[in-house]
Amino acid sequence: MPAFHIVVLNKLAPKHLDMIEAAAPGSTVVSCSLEAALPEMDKADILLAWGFNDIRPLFLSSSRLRWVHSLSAGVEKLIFAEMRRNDCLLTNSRGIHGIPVSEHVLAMMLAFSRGLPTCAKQQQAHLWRRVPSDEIHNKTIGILGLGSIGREIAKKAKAFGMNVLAMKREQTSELFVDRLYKPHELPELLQQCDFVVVSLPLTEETQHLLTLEHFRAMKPSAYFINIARGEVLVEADLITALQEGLIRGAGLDVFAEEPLPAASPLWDLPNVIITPHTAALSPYYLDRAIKLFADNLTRLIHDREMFNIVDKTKGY
Ligand code: OXD
Repeated sequence: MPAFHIVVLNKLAPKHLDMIEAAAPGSTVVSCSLEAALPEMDKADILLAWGFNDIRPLFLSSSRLRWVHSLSAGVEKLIFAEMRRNDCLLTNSRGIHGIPVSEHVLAMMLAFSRGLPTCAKQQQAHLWRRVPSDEIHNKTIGILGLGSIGREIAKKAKAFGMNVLAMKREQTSELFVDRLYKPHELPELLQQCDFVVVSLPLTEETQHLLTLEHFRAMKPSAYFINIARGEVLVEADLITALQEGLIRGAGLDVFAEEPLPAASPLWDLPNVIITPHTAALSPYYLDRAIKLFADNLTRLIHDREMFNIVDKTKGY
């Protein structure tokens, strides 16, 4: 059985090292920071990195790298020109985010609906004042992008009694979606939603997909939630939409620039919930990510079809 030199840009617990050792006995696993990885690259066969890591210098100094696995779902920073041209395999961690991200989306919808951001501010001021409270039951959610995350959001939204609409390129039969819309029908979908949730990958096609005209198409009472990537929309247009009351509020986990600059108006807009790109995080993240990688390593060794191979042209 082949043994590999595997460089991981994250600290791994002994249980994770054991999972890799069980898949490829005798392999060497170096778990280190991006800076410490450079001297390892002439020996590395496999690199595990986060989607936000700038791995280009590592990639260029490697001589035998055959596989880069992204611990994230998003890989937009990992597909640079040399990677695109090279036949190095690129895989990602799509499929493991559904539970935490859908819980994050539900938390944001419920927080808006129950007035929790206002209650939290009032609590700081020791202020007892009733706030308007609504229900998400019977409300309409529009999910843009129906991959594994979008589907899990649809399932939970249905369990809360919501009317579930979704935008998807292919027309598939979906258990938890009441109606599917094609991308060209987006304005029609947006007009009906009380909550619009973006769960699309960032690609050339989806970059800056949502602009002022889309926010104008939404109801003034609608909430916009983005757990995908900041660049899927024109952020300045979202700020205008919030400032002009075109929509009621936004729950944002991702931004055009991260960390969100201190000067961004988003910080101070009322009815905006900001989370620092944590929607996918949970204590179980690395357990799931390393299991997926170890399963794929077994598949590589046994020459079986691998999971989650990224199409470098499509970008996901
Ligand atoms: C990811 C993310 O891409 O958490 O994995 O944003």
